[in-house]
Amino acid sequence: MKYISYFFIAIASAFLVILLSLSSCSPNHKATTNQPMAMKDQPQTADTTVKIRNFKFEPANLAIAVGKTVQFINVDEEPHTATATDGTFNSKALDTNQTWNYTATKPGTYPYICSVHPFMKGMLTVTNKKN
Ligand SMILES: [Cu+2]
Repeated sequence: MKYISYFFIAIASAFLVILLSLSSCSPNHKATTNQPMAMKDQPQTADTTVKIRNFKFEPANLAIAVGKTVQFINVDEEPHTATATDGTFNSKALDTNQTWNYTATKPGTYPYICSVHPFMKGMLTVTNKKN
């Protein structure tokens, strides 16, 4: 009988210790997950990439959120540009493996071409969503 009660006390105290450590841990978890949120808006890193290959934009249709950055990279031997038909952005000629970043500032749909090869067409959609 004595052994059983000791056993129960041991179990109960172990349970209490677990409960206490769990409850004291949860506010700490919140604090640590809040920190990366505050440091989220890091500038100059591309969020997504458009490859210019075989006289095509890949992907030809891309949607990004306002504030996000798309990087164009030309992997062709020919020079290419990413030039919005309404003049919103213009990469100028990109040589082989040259990159150019564009950070979206205004929601809308922006058809673009390569000004060297105007048959090359792409579409950049800028959304309000925070993707
Ligand atoms: Cu081109």
